[in-house]
Amino acid sequence: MRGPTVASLTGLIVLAACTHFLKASDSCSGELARLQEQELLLKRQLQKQELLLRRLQLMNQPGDVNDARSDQVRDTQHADCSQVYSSGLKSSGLYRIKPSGSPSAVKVYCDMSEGGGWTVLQRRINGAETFNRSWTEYKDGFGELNAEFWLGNDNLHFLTTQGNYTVKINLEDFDGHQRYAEYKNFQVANEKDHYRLTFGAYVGTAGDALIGSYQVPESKWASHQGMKFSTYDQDNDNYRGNCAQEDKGGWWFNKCHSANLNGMYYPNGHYSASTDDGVIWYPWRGWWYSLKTSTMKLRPVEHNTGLTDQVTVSPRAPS
Ligand SMILES: *[C@@H]1O[C@H](CO)[C@@H](O)[C@H](O)[C@H]1NC(C)=O
Ligand SMILES: *[C@@H]1O[C@H](CO)[C@@H](O)[C@H](O)[C@H]1NC(C)=O
Ligand SMILES: [Ca+2]
Repeated sequence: MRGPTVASLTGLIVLAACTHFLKASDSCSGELARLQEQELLLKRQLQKQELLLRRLQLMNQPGDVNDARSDQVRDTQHADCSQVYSSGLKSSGLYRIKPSGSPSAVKVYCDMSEGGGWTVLQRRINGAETFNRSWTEYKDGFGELNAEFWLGNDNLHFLTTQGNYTVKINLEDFDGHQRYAEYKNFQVANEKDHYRLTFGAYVGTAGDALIGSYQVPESKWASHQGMKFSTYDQDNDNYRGNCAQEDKGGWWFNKCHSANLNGMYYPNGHYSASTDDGVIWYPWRGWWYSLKTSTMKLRPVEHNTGLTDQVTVSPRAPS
C-alpha cells in the first residue's frame, strides 16, 4: 500500500507546485506525466501482490473443520481422491467421488498432503465419536468426515476393488511422536464375504501390526491377513468369545488382534482395563497404550504425485 500512496502524495505536491508556478508548466507537465505513469505501475504491482497473497493464503489453509470451502462438496465424477488430485484439485477437504462399483456418489475427505490423492477411510483424533457400533453402522459408515469417522465397509470394498490400492496408516502418541505403516494391495471383500481383509507388503516405521510377514509367533492368532470383519452384533472372529464386544469396536479380528485402531479412546495413552481394548498398534506402543490419533487412507499404487505440483510463489517488494 505504501508505494502508491507515497507516489500519489508526491504527485500532489508536484501538481501543487506546478499550478503555483504556472510559468514552469512545460517541465512540470513532463514531471507529472512521469509520476502518473509510475503510480499506475505501482498500482499494478500492488494488485499482483494482493493476488499472490490470496493464493498463498489459500495454499496454507489445511482444509479443516472451519474452512467454509471444504463444507462445499465439489461434485465431480472421479473414482477416488487420486483422480480428484490429478484433475488439479489439490487442497484437502470434502469431495464427492464415485468408485466404479458404487451405486451412488460418496462424500469423502481427500487428504492432499504426503503427495496428495489420499481417500481417508478412518480418523481418530479426540474420542468424540464412539466406535462401538453395529454391523450396519460399519457397513454404511459413521461420524464426521472433518473429524472422527469410518468411511463404511461397502465404500471400502468399492474403492479397493477398482484398482491396486496402498493403505497408509498415520499414528501419533500423546508425546507427539509420529509413526506410519503402509501396505501394498490393500483390499476389502464384499459383505457376502464379511468384508474380508487382504493386503501385501509392509513398509513403515510403526511396525507390521497387520502382520503380512508370517515369521512372528503371534501371527497365528494376531495376524489380520484374510480376517473377516466383526462387530459386537456379528462375530466372525477366530476366538471362542466375541472380540468386537470385548474390544468395543468393529475390526478384522483374529483371536483377537495386534492392531485395533477402532478400539476405545483413552485420553491419556496409558490405560488399564480387563482387556486390551484401546486404540492399539502393538509393535509400536504395546497393548496397554492407546494412541492419540490414527488416520487410515487409500491411494492407488500408480498415483502420480506430479513433480510440477510444487507451486513456487516468491512475492517481491516493488523496486
Ligand atoms: C457397546 O455397544 C453395545 C450395544 O449398544 C452396548 O451393549 C455396550 O454396552 C457398549 N459398550 C460400551 C463399552 O460402551
Ligand atoms: C498389485 O500390485 C502388486 C505389486 O505392487 C502385485 O503384486 C499385485 O499382484 C497387484 N494386484 C492386483 C490385483 O493387480
Ligand atoms: Ca468368536
